[in-house]
Amino acid sequence: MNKTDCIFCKILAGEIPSTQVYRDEQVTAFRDIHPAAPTHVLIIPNRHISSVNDVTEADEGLMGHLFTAAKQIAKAEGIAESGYRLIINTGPDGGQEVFHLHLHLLGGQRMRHPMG
Ligand code: DGP
Repeated sequence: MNKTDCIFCKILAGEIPSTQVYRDEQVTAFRDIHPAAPTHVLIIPNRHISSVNDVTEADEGLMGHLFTAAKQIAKAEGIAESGYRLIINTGPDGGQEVFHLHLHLLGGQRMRHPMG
């Protein structure tokens, strides 16, 4: 998938509506359309990167910024202390459906451990 077909690039451009909760020069966060938890926010780089497979050393600062944004959003959502889960799905076996790298921020309920 290229940038022009990308749903999340269209959300960034305002061509598809979303409930935005955070934006700065590098990243944007909005609520997931199919929430899997009471708080389910997607945090994405403003520049199209398809998946973790396309991250380069030049993106290391941006990747770190996704996490500092996640921390701030968790605090603003009131789940910093109760806890939350951060997930990045990569590729078909990783369950990635939208090929614009995104960090899922999930919280507001106790989640089962993913490793059983
Ligand atoms: P993943 O499986 O990791 O690629 O997750 C993609 C997520 O994106 C999935 O939880 C649903 C969400 N999603 C897909 N399309 C839209 C949309 O148009 N708007 C919003 N807000 N979320 C979307």
